[in-house]
Amino acid sequence: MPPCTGAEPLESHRPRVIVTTDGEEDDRCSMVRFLLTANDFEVEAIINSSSQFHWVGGKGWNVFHPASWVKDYIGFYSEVYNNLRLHDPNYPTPDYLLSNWKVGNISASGEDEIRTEGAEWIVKILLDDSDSRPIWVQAWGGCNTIARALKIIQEDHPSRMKEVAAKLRLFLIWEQDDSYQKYIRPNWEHVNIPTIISDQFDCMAYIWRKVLPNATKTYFEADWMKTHILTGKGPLCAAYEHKEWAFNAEGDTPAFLHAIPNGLRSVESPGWGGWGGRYVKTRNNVWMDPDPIEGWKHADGQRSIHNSWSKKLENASDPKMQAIRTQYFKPIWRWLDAVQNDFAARADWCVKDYASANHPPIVILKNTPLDLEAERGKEITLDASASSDPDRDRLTFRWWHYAEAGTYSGGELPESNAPKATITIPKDAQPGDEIHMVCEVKDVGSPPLTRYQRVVIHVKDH
Ligand SMILES: [Ca+2]
Ligand SMILES: [Ca+2]
Repeated sequence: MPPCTGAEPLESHRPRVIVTTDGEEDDRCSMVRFLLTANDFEVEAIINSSSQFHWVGGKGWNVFHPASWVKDYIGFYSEVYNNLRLHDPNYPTPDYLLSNWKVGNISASGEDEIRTEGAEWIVKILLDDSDSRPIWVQAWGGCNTIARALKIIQEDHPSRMKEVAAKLRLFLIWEQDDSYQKYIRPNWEHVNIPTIISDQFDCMAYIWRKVLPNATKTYFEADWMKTHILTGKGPLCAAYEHKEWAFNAEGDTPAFLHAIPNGLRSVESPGWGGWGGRYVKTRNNVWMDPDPIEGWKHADGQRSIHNSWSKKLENASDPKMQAIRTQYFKPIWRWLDAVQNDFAARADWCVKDYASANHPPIVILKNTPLDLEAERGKEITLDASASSDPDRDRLTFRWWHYAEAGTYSGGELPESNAPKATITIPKDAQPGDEIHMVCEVKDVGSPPLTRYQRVVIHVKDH
């Protein structure tokens, strides 16, 4: 059993999540990773939904994978569940997951009229006033089942819309149908629901080989995937659909990686960045990708495959555009070596005992508040020396300045490889500036695992 350190995230710190999925082949790959990550979340629901790509009755590419695939995958999970529990008792029981699996609106693209069991289930969760914690509702497919749920609340409980909006967080992988624009936007957007509409997710989808840097691609190639995920890791990983052993696609994975409690605190603002990417506010409380080229404007209507910047950049042949493309996806790929190693460790947890597998370091700060105020020109000490590893692995440290996440415009501050770093707040920083420092702690286990702690420095005047 894992040693009790007292520093593990408490159960109540696990983000509540609802997944809606259109069951495309890459959703099924994302589901393998999601189930292996289920110890880090409170999985409130997994709901089948349609999309503009897949619906019941769709033909050819548009065919709808039978909704029961979710049940099948929970079945694979049940076969490795006892072993996963050796590594973290927070893994939910297969029965619990099964009881939270419902079928939502799947009869057509964008269909948000039928009161489906899935939509009603989302309503039940959102209206549960015994729990006011945020809930991350993810659209791996269309927004239609989410739209139907919100419509039920508006129709039946209009006085509770604000209360629901206050705990709702949306993460959309594009808008994969017109229901966000037709219903959610006019009826709910003004209530200020934090909403991410991602395009940069695409670097984890089918085009990864075209757009990821070479060093990152290693973690997606056949050699790596076959060894670390696909063979000898039990029935759940064996169900992972590959492309001649290489990674195929997991376009929807950033939707849940955004909420994973890894110390990056990305759920505190879509602009802070983390494993699910980094976003900028475009209107109301809606966040989209930072523009790759000055002057490119976010479409005012549906953000979809048809106006995707990823798709516009995908086949760039000009080296300058290729460099822009690499930068565009950096908010996600900068973490992908850690993300893939995290996946590999979880795959090991399906089959290995505790002592034979690796577990992530626990980053602990000493005399270092997560948010602190500092004057310009002042030296401050950031101390992660109390960090530990459940396997007693040696740890390496890297304190670095995540410049894009903050507002200080004078460039990157020097990084430090010591557990205890001293930094000087630049004299040219403006009062009110935010400087984001990330402590990245990596163990020497196999695979090497990384966890973080972000410290946000608020610059003040003398
Ligand atoms: Ca999908
Ligand atoms: Ca370890």
